[in-house]
Amino acid sequence: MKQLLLIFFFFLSLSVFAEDGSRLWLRYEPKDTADFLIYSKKETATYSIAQFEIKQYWKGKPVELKRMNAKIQGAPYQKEAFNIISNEKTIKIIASTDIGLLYGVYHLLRLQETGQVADNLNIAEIPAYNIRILNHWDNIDGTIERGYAGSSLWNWDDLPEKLSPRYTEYARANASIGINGTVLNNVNANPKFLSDEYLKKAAVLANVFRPYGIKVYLSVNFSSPVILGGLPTADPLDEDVCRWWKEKVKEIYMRIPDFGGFLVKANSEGLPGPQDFGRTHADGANMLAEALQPYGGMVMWRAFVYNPSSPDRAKQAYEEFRPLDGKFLPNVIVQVKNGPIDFQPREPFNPLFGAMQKTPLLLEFQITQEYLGADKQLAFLAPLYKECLDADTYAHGAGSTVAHCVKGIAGVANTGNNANWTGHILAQANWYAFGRLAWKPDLTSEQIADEWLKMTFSTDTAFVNPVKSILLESREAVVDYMMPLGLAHLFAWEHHYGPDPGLNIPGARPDWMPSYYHRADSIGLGFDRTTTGSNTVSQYFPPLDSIYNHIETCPEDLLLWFHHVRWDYRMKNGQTLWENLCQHYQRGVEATYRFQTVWENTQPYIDPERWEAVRQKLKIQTHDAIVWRDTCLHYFQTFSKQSVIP
Ligand code: GCW
Repeated sequence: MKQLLLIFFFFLSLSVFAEDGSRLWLRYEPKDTADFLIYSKKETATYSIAQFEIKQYWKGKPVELKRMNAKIQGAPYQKEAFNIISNEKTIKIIASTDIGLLYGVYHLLRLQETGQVADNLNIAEIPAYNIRILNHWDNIDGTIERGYAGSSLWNWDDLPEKLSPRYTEYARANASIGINGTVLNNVNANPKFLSDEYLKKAAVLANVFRPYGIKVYLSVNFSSPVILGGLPTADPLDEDVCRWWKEKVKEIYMRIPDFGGFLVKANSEGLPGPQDFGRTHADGANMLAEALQPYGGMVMWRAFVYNPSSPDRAKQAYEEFRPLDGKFLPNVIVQVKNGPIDFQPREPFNPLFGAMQKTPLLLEFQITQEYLGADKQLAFLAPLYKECLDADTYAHGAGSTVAHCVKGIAGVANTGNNANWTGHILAQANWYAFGRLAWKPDLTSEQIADEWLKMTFSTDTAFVNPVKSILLESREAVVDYMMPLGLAHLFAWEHHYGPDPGLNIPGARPDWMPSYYHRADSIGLGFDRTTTGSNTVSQYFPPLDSIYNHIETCPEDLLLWFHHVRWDYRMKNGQTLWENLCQHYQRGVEATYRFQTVWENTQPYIDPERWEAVRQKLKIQTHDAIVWRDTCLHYFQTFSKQSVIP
């Protein structure tokens, strides 16, 4: 392993890079006098990486890496925490583990790259969560569900024999922002991933990721005992089924001793699950948890459930999971999407946050832009993540933010085998933002944008400031030209890119049709989720239930999520709903023109390749934003019977 790492870094330091975006935010320049690392036998691979990164890229005063069982801010050192302390002569990075040291090293390099190295550093960093994990929706055939950056990074056919250098680059990029886990395969899981053939492949990836502090997890199909094991049932209370899972787990840990655990999508969108046998989600999760418990593994059980018979999809996860609170074993964590429907450009937070008080929850964000313009549109997602993390659930009175109610954060990855990793170069910022917020949710979107731009492009303020402003504006612009004022799911069938608010496929699931969500009619627009409608508002703690319930107090950016509003309803600015709707769509389109203008002016500051690549994408964005505006307004006009206001 160490030799492999050595070779990797050797090439890293020699190569002349094409400006294709492949270097991400890791653009440290080697020192002129790069001293080469000598490995001593006692060093772990992680320690060697930490040492190497400093020797190669750190340009300040001498750095000492100190492993110490000391205390940080009065508390015993948490495994991944670190201190950075400097005096006139040296800088000490102190941690109780090697991975803590490595995180400290990346932090110090970040300070260097962003021009924040002060003379007297005194930094204490403890991650807010122990679980900071990527979910890859990668399939066995190399495709990625909702992936827009090429094929899977994992070359299953070449594994376990052949290793792509990208595996190490991936691990390094994640470690540099504190991500410490990865689920390799799609939640719509092929049982074959649990076969010996594929476990060998996964084990090799785990070996590459381990020195970077990244644990491997797998998504599992609940029917695996039937499909893979040939059993007649997958009933979680059946003894043979339990035995099958226990054997399987034992086999996994023989191959991957620090395996993280399972991610499960069950009884969701047609996938099998415990309910097929009259059992509950808790029965299913606990059966797997028992098998994993002796090895320290955990089950991440998803709460993404809905079925077409329910009058309101937004209510269902809460209705199914809330009664199970307290029924899960300690090594089960319930994974909840940020909003109650499905990663829309704007949703209120999922009411399960705060409501499951005896069950640890894992917050799931989407980094890949399934509903926010795929690889074609700029949507910097830190503001979306922050909106959810900072939302007050009022579960224990004011101040019970979502960030406080969860034990970890998962993100559906936006990576693929494109040279630039994420399709749109500016979408690298979303991977970066996810990692930084999973480590430290109280960072601001602005801080994150600032860091990322300086590390990825240039520290020149003439570049950073205007581009930062368009990054920060971009998610709201997407909301404006796609689904303003709390609208949701106006997408065309299946691809979730363009608009089709009038879509109607006879016989298809009603809850997969836009009209299910927008409810436009001659009176008005929006889904009535008040106490006199579907009553979803009462899933929120007071005073939010009442704030959302009343049209006068409901925040306007969620108005049509909670209310069916008359076309002539007077909004806070004195204009009607229809007028406001037109203004939002128009405003969104105008923002995209501004993105283009700002970007045009950045040409002198960055390399022509990346400049041109982003430029092309921004042109597409304006074009497609216009399509969104025109399609939606012309469709809604057939109900409002009013003319579109330019
Ligand atoms: O958003 C929907 C997606 C599906 C996805 C599902 C889920 C992996 O359209 O592609 O399946 O959510 O989160 O399970």
